[in-house]
Amino acid sequence: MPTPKQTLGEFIIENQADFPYSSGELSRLINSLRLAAKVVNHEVNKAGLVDILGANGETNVQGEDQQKLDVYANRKFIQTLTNREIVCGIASEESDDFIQISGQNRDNKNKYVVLMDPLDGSSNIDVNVSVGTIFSIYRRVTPIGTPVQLEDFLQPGNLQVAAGYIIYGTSTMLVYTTGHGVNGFTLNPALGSWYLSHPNMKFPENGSIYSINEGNYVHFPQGVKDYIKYCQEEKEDRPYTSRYIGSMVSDIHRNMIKGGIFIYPKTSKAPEGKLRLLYECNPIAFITEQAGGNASDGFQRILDIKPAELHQRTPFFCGSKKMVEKAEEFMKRSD
Ligand code: AHM
Ligand code: MG
Repeated sequence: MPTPKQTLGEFIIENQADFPYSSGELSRLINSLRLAAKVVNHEVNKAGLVDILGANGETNVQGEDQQKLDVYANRKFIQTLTNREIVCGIASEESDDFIQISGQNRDNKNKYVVLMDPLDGSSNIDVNVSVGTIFSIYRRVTPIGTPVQLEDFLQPGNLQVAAGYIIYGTSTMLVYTTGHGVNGFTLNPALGSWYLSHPNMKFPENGSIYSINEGNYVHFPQGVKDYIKYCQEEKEDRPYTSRYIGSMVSDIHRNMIKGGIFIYPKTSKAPEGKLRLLYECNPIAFITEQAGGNASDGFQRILDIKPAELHQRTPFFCGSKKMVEKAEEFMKRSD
C-alpha cells in the first residue's frame, strides 16, 4: 500500500517489484516521461503570455521561433526519450510514421516502445482550459537489438505494460499504472517534485455524470441517442449531470474521481469515431480498468481490439462500470 506524501521517485523505488520484468528499464522510462512533463508543463503555463512573447510562426524577444504547443510537446517528449536512449521506438499522434531509435554509442538494447498523444485537447489552450499528455508503453515483439517494426506498435491494449496521463490543470498531475492499480502524483511547481496525492485511484462503480459532445446529437447512432435520453429521464437517481470539457484527459480525470461516463461515439460524419485507439483510447482504457471501470467501443472491450494501423480510430465509451454496461445495453438493443 503506497505511503501518502511520497515523491514519485520514492514511490518508483519502493514499488520496483510491481514493474513488469523489473530490470529498472521501465522505472527509468517513467522517470524520463516525468522529466519531459515538467518541461512541457512550464511551457503550457506560459501559453497565456502568447500575445506578449509572440505566437506560432513569430519570433520572440530572444530571437527564438515560437512553436505551437502541441508541436513543442511532441518534440520535447521525443527528444527526452531519444537523448536518454531509453526506448527503441516511439509513435506519436503528431507524426505520420513511427520513429526507430538506434542509439548513438551502442546498439539499442532497450525493449520498450512508447506511443503517445503529446498534447491532447490542444484546441483548449487558447482559452486556458486544461489539456493533457497520454502515454502507452509496450514491450517490443521483434528481437532486441534490431530496428523496431510496425508490429511492435500494433499490439492490442491488453499487452500494455504501463500507461498514464499528465493533466495540465489547476494543478499538474501525473497519473499512471503498471498493471497494479492507479496512482496519481501532483507536481509541486516550487520544488519540481511530484507527490503521491491520489493513491490507489478508483472509478466509483456507478456515477451521475455523462460527458459527450451533445452538439453532434443528430449524427449519433440510435443507441447513443437512446442512452442520452435515459440519462435525462426523471427516474430513480436521474437525470444525470452533463459535463463536457472537450479535453478527454480532463473529462476522464473528473469522472474517475466523481463517477461518470465519457462517450465519443462514431457519428455520421466520423464513421470510425474521432479518438485514436493507440494514442488515446488504449492507455485511458488500461488506466480505467485498473481503476475498476470499463472501456468499450460500445460492443467490445477496447483492450481486446487488434489494431490494423497506427492512426486507427475507434468509438469510445469509458468510465464507471455500471454506466458503461448500461450504455452498451442501449447500443446492442438498437444494433
Ligand atoms: P485532439 O487529439 O486533436 O486534441 O482531439 C482529441 C480531443 C479529445 O481530448 C476530446 O475529448 C475531443 O477531441 C473533443 O472533440 P470534439 O470537439 O469533437 O467534441
Ligand atoms: Mg488527441
